[in-house]
Amino acid sequence: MIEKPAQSRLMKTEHPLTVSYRRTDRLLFVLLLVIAIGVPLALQVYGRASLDNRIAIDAKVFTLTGHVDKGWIPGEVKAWQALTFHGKNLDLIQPVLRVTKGDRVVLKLTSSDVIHGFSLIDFGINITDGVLPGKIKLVSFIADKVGTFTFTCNAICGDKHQEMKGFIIVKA
Ligand SMILES: [Cu+2]
Repeated sequence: MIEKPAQSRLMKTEHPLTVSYRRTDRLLFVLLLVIAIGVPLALQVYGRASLDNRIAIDAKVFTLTGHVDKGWIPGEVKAWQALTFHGKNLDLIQPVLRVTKGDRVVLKLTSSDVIHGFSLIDFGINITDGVLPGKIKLVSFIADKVGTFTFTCNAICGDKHQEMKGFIIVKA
């Protein structure tokens, strides 16, 4: 094949095929990036939505986040948020959840650091496969008896493991 001068100049710097490969590579890279970020994000959004769909409308919902120093923090605390705790107030929190007899109680449990566990023996709850960072574990029960009940962490997680507990007060 006879080359035209313009083409041969191009070949000196970069073969036209290489140029188009580079462009394809870039597109592929962007596509992979979108998939790598988008799919887990979509799954998480979908997971949260389907999780919420499983919670009865009339349920009393509490969210608790396990933390090695602070215990059960009310609300959801992400790992990056928990990082800001270091060097600050690390007083242990022992939350008190108040419900009324007959309530359906739903606990959304997560962790901001290590694997925690959860047990609320009085209502037959004993999670054995862990409360994990980035995941929400749903616990549901009917508060069918009056009293003060203690829940604890059942996975040895740190120095304050023994004190990592909270209370559910069921009033009549
Ligand atoms: Cu724990």
